[in-house]
Amino acid sequence: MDENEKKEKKENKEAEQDTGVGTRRDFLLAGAAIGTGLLGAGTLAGCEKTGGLAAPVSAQQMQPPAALLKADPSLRTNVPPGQLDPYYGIWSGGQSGEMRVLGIPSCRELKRIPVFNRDSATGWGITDFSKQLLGGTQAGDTHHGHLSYKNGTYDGRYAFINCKLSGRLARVRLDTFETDRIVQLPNSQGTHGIFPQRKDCRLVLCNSEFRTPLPNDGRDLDDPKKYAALHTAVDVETMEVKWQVMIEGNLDLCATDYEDKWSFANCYNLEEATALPGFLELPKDCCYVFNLREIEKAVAAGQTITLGDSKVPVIDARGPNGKFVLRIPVPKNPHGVNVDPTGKYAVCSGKLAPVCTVIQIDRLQDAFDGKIKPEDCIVAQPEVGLGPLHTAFDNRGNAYTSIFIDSVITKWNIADAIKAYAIENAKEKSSETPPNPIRQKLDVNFQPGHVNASLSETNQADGKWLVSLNKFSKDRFLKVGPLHPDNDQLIDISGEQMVLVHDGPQYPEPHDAIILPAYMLRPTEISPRTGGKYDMINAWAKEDGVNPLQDNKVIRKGNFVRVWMTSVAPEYGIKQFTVKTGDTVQVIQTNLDNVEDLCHGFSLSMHDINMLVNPQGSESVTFQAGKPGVYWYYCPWFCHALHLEMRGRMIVEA
Ligand code: RUQ
Ligand code: CUA
Repeated sequence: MDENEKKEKKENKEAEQDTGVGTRRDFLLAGAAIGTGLLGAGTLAGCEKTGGLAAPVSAQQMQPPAALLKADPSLRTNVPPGQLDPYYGIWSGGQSGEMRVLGIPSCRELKRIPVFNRDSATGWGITDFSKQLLGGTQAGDTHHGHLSYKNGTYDGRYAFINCKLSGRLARVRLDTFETDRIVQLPNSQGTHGIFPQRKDCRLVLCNSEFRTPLPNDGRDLDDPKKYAALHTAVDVETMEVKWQVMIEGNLDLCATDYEDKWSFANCYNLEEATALPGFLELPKDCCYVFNLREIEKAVAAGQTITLGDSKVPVIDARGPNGKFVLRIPVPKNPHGVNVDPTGKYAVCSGKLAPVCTVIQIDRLQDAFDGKIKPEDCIVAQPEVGLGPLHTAFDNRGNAYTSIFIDSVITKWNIADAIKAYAIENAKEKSSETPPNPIRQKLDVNFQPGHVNASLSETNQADGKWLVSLNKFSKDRFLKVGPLHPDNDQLIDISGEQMVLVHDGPQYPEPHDAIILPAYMLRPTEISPRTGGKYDMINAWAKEDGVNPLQDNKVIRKGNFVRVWMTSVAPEYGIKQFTVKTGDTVQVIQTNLDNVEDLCHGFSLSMHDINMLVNPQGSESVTFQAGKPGVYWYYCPWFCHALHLEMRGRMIVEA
């Protein structure tokens, strides 16, 4: 055993000890020993070899010799079997309505977190708690996932993600990687860009992309002056909607500064058209800058209105610039807006113009105060290619913009772009030649939407990995029918030149992704039994005088039957219960196993019920008992050598 191996062994031991939770491997081995001859010795031997806890692989361990890496750049993504990736990737899932977790650089998919969708594996959209959050919906469209911050970097507590389809914002806990809140934003359609504040992180700002008549009750259909979009603030802790600002143009992407002073929203349709193709007439739209302090002052002073049935305070900031909103002209139908890791610049991408517009953030106050014109906040406008959409950053002053039509990522230098702009726009013509800010254009395959880099959205950007989320893979993968996978390409940006290292097929359609070092997240191994779901279950337990972590009881109240059922591998605490046809039955199942990844669940034949119950967790589901007969319920998660035998009977009487 060499030194490294010894060290790793020791760390693993310590990691196991301080959680106080056994590993699933220990458990399976022990279970199999009791579990008679059901598992062959071969299976166990395989188990032993691959189990155990590995430490994240160090860059050094990962790196094959330099010459090999040069010959085959894909080796840079190599994370050997049994080793952990050094980075997490948090991916949105687009029209799948979910969020995904990847290991970077291997690009191995680790988890799908159901958010706005129904998920048969975990029972999301089937369990009582998830149904309550979803309010009857089954479809979603997630675009932008961002994490909670403290002092400019991730604090590892929450992820937030939008639902463009139904105007919602969700929060995912990062200890359990589970959705814990969903909030409906009033009067908003097409909720698109979202961004949490980055310093104290009290608020998440959300843009509604679709202008609608407000109030939207069928009265005004075609009067553009009755239309507006909303910039909405949601409280990070309570997930309450705090206030909204009404604005004239469609709000697209969103970004915040690093001081909690401003939020930014790119706007297209300054034309205020109510229908296409009116959106495309003006050569310039704008970047809206919201003055959060002035807005919060006015909200506190009650200088607000309300819209429709909603009680949320609203400020009407349509029309000319005032103390709440500044409009910085940006060509044409801009899309992404991104703030660089130094917090000095906001970069707007032109989409229908081949440029990025760089706004210097410390000039904004003067523009609000009328000391300079809004356009004087612009300090650079490099030509980056046809169809610029989004921009990511490294820690060396470079920006990386995804160029949709050209199918490239353009790397450009911010300082050079600013210098060139100053020379080109100087009142006195200068003899100095403007520097060329463009460093490289890398072909991607094909048509990139978002681009993002490791820690690019924080003040700790590290310039290591970049991902280009391409909308089309065309001929890069085996064909799988008319719909092809998207292609998420991983690019090494640690050197002078960007190097493509991996093609990653993705189920449609991740819009955005962030990459952060693995140490920033601290997932739990067992259910922490806190949060909205447990508030609900604990209240029922109190009502029934039951301890969910111990009791097995069937309680009938009229036509309502509640079944409190524990599980310990490989047995349910209740192996048979009886109900009547048409009863409303609620099964609350608690997993008493205290072993990492030792999950049970509850699948009920012929009743469309399937759910996951985490170690030490509870889950509940409510359904109508079907026709008289015997219905087997069983455990869907492989938990023991006798997993297959883990089942019971629901007897339905006439
Ligand atoms: S979007 S391809 Cu929904 Cu962020 Cu730009
Ligand atoms: Cu419990 Cu399988």
